[in-house]
Amino acid sequence: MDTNGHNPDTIVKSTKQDRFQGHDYYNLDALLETEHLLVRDATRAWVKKEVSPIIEDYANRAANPRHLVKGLGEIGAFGPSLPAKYGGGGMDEIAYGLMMQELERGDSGVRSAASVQGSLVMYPIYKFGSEEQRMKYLPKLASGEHIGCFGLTEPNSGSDPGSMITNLKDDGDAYILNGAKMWITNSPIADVCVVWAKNEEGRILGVILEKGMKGLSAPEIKGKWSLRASCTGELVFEDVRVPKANVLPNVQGLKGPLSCLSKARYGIAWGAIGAAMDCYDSALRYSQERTQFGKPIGQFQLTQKKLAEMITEITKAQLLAWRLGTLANEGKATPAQISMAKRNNVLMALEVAREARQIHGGMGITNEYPVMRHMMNLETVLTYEGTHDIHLLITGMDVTGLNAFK
Ligand code: TGC
Ligand code: FAD
Repeated sequence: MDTNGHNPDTIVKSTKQDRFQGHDYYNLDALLETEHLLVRDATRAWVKKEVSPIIEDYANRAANPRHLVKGLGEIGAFGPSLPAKYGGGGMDEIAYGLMMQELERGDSGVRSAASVQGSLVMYPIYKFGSEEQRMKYLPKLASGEHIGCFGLTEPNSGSDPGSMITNLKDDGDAYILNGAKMWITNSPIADVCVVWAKNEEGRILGVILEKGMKGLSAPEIKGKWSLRASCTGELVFEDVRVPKANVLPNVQGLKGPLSCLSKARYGIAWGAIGAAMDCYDSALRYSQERTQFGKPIGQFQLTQKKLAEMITEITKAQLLAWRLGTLANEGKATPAQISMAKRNNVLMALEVAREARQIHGGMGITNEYPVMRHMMNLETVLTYEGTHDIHLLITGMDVTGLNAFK
């Protein structure tokens, strides 16, 4: 039984063929290397086979397609840019971005699972963990044998994570953890949790928790109209005894979790393009097949305006992501540049989804088409990993040198 009491064996598989094809108006494929194209096409084929036939059913039931985790591990979606020694794929940042694009073309929740596992759980263990921690946790997370979650947000600390109250008290060879995290992707099903908490000096440390630790619970958050095929929960810590060996030794302060966010936000900047392309693709086909007043609706100027603007915005977002990817490969992408791309591309995708919904008329509100699901998902994507307005203020701070947060 899944968390809603349904038998997961009774999945309603769609018989509708996924006719998606990528859109590349400026021949950006010419800028990609053969490896990028192979990764992109392999991920696209996996999504067509594994995600498209089942995603509407799972989203409809607000159930989590947990069985996809193993497949995500097999295609290398967890930590694609980490070294092979730890189970990663050793890919570059553009290959990672293209993978996120294709996963989010399937569903933002599927991309979320990959973002959290790879960028928010594996990356901090790789970057800030000891060699023992890396060898203990990374291979199982990379293969999908274990599921991870990342706990930063709290009920009273969302955009301002520095105000967190979750705390660690020294107790000899361990810390005692108390507090709570909120809105945590995959927490109810996680085997491993990377949690950020303040020590007695008020410094933020990262700790690794394991499922089953006494005092750790992870109730599910229900009633979401967005990311319905993704599992979200709380993390509650009641005197959890965390061995000091589980502290990430190589970072202190907010820059620890924020540098993980930079990695995940980068992936979202690409991912959102996937959701937008799927909406555009569906709307373009619908406009050619649907006839009113004796002609295809795509022949009306107002429909053409919508489609022309959609592909223009998608193309601009693709260029932004590609350039950001080349900077990231050179180690030169700044957090503020990543914020700009996340903010621009997610709003672009949401606006494309809204226009695509109109082109589909009444059919656009049904799960016959992917558009409304993407639109609802993108409302979350606009908010998590830093809200739309927080990213605007990060850009504002970068260009003016003046800090609106303090
Ligand atoms: P501030 O004083 O500016 O910075 C503190 C320290 O952090 C450094 N830093 C960064 N380092 C790496 N990458 C970044 N993006 C960084 N941004 C800042 C900074 O240099 C400083 O370092 P140091 O050495 O001087 O200590 O911090 P602040 O308290 O003023 O906050 C700034 C603000 C508002 C921009 C930041 O806190 C923020 O980004 N807020 C948004 C919170 C957020 O994004 N939460 C996301 C939670 S996780 C999530 O949503 C996962 S969804 C997953 C899914 O399902 O896909
Ligand atoms: P708030 O911070 O309370 O913001 C509310 C509004 O106030 C927003 O519009 C915001 O832009 C605005 N605002 C706040 N401060 C300012 C300011 N200084 N100036 C102008 N406007 C401001 N978190 C995790 O740690 N791990 C996860 O895995 C995770 N997964 C998530 C999954 C889902 C489905 C969702 C919805 C959220 C998830 N989050 C996760 C939490 C997410 O990162 C937060 O929701 C987000 O950072 C915003 O925090 P908040 O919801 O508390 O909103």
